[in-house]
Amino acid sequence: MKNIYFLSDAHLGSRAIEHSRTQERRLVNFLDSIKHKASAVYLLGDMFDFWYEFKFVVPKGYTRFLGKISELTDMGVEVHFFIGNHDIWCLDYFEKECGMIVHKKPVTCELFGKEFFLAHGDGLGDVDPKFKMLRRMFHSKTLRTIFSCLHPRWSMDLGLEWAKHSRLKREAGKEPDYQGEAYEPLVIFSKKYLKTHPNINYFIYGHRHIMLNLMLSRTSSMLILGDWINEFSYAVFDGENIYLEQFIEGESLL
Ligand SMILES: [Mn+2]
Repeated sequence: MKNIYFLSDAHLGSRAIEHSRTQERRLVNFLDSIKHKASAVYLLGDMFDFWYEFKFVVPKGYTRFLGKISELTDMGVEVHFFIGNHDIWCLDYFEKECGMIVHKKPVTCELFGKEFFLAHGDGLGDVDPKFKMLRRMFHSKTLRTIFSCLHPRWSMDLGLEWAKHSRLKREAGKEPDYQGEAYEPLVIFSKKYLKTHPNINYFIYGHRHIMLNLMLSRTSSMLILGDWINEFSYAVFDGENIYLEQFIEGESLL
């Protein structure tokens, strides 16, 4: 039996990350190292810091990453791409060119006999009205149509600057530490969701850039995947157990 891998939040192309080439290379090496062991790879959002696709044009860069993804899908590895809150604006390029399966909403699915709830995690349990408003704007079709009419010289620059700014306004350019069970929106959301969906065995999220593996009940746990900026972390499910790991080149075994 092969493994299923989960990772998120590489924020490729970020103007706020100095080691972006190293970061992409490490991600590509990771994907290469698992390609024969993987039956599926789930990218749970924010793989790009700002992805905006036009009808005939895609953003510059990311060729190593997209090339490696295409190699995996050509081999028959299923690659699932969840939009995050930084790469909402994809059309059909990832599906048609790279063979990925794109998800724009949380997914509940059965993998090797276990029930999974998969989502990037933005907008779940979060009550911050500012973020909610921004999220609604970013998902608006009308605003998207207007934005697409701008010349990419301006719109891409605007997008990349916005993403950079949203990272740098945080202390040390990092997301806050784990807030504890009572305050972490994704924990609150999962506990509530589990009450009406007690069959879920694993909740898996990105978005928060923290590594968390928390048991919710005898049969259910939730994971937050960390990131591919500082943690280089991923979850791997072997059909029996799920592990939260960090990729260290030349050392990672699972
Ligand atoms: Mn996010």
